[in-house]
Amino acid sequence: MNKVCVFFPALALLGGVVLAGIPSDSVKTKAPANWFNLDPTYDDVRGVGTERAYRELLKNVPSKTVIVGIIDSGIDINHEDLKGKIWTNPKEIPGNGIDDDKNGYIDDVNGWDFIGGKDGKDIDQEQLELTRLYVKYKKRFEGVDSTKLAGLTSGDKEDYARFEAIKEEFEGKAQESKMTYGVLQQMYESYVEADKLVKETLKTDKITAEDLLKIDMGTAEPKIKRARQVLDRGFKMGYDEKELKETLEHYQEESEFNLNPDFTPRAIVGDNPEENTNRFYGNGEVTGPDARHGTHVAGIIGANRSNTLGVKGVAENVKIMVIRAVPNGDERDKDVANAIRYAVDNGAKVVNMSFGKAYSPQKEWVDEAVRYAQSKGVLLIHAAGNEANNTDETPAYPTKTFVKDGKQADNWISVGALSWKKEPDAVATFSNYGKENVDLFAPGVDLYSTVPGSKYEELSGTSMASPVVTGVAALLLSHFPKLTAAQVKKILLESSVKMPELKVNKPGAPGEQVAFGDLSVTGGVVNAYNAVKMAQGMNKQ
Ligand SMILES: [Ca+2]
Ligand SMILES: [Ca+2]
Ligand SMILES: [Ca+2]
Ligand SMILES: [Ca+2]
Repeated sequence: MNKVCVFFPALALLGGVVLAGIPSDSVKTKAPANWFNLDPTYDDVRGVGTERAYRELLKNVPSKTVIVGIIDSGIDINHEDLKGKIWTNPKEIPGNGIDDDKNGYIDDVNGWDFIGGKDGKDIDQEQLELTRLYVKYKKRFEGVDSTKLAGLTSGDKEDYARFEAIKEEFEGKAQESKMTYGVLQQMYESYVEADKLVKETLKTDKITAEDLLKIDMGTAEPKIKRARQVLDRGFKMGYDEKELKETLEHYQEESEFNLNPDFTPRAIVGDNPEENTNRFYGNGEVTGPDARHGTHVAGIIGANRSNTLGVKGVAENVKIMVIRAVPNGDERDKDVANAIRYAVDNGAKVVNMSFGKAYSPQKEWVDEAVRYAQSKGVLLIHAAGNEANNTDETPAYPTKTFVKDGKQADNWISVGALSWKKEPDAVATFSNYGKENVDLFAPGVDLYSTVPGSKYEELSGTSMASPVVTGVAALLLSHFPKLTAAQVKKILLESSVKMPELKVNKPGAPGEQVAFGDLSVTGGVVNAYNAVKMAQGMNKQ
């Protein structure tokens, strides 16, 4: 699934129109400004109480700077609202081609990029892990058929069975993607055509929903009537040509890159991704070709709270370490593992991980890095994923459970996405959940935050919920630096606002309701005010 953010609202349209009519709750209304920082008791929206914590508990209280690692697609380090918030490696002299601080990485001034090459080139698109597995197995079992199967060892037979399952899934997915692309393309074309036709008819450059009423459904030509219907539907769904086009591009990229068995961008890095013996690869330029996702995440955590620009991040006193490891496509276990180690070794106290995927063939590499972070007291915050799945049954990797011994990391928090809407729509329709594997929920629908070029945008996803929790963890650590990672986790979970009985629509099951308490370990929503209160009680200043 890669970066777990929902970029494609037109998908809802596709589901709505093709499958089930227009769902009423997909009609866009506006989220309250700064909602994720508001307070559930005073502001009538389920934010995390950041403003209240600062106002009532932390006014003029000194704090320490906390380094926050963000493993993501890259970050626009020059964004106006992130000025002064980006970490700089104190002993590294920029651009001299020398590893001045001798940490193994040359000119790592703001962090590191694990999906780039020495020559400065960067990976943008990647295959899905499913595609990589398909290619790997296919190579191994090329030419094996039922006559040769008998001669295989039992281990090989097991792998062959796995290959067949992977093959079926891969081929199904590739076909589905192609089909969706076809349907969307048709929809896009009819939308563009309708738009053009209505503009010509009404002699205007811009159409509003009211303008459409000027078209008389009784007397207008059939093709004009059809055009009005197409646009009417578009207005009701709140989408526009740009959004539809982006969605179309997404599916094009899927077949061209993510689901293309012949696409091999790793040569840019020049390593052997099947081996993890050398973790010093990549380049020092951390923005990369597509920093939209990472920049949005960064703003939620640490955008300047005291200027008048853009947005207010959750944590006031942070420096963001930029670690690039997530392409458009599935991130590699190797890069995730080395990104975690980089963050730990260079001073991050909490790391945000807004990414995930369905397969993790080298999970033990990630597990070792998670154990390493655990041994150094570094907290890892992970987005639960956007497939509307129960992750107790269908994991979204990485997970807190170690392959080797089944033990669980105690420095790991998995976060589901909450909406600003009232029950029964309180949980994001796309959010993964799990009584054992999702720890708590946080705001993740329509969050307004920073995007490249000193711009701002509303995005949704557990990708947005995870950094809210990362922000609260950083806020806590900056005021209570003696807290250990396990203590921060304990405080965040215990102080979360519990709503065990609240009835909400179950993600992925339209019409089915479930108790909010059954969707996560705590049945709670993270809360900064409660967390600070609890930490004050523990006397850990
Ligand atoms: Ca260095
Ligand atoms: Ca240097
Ligand atoms: Ca780069
Ligand atoms: Ca700001």
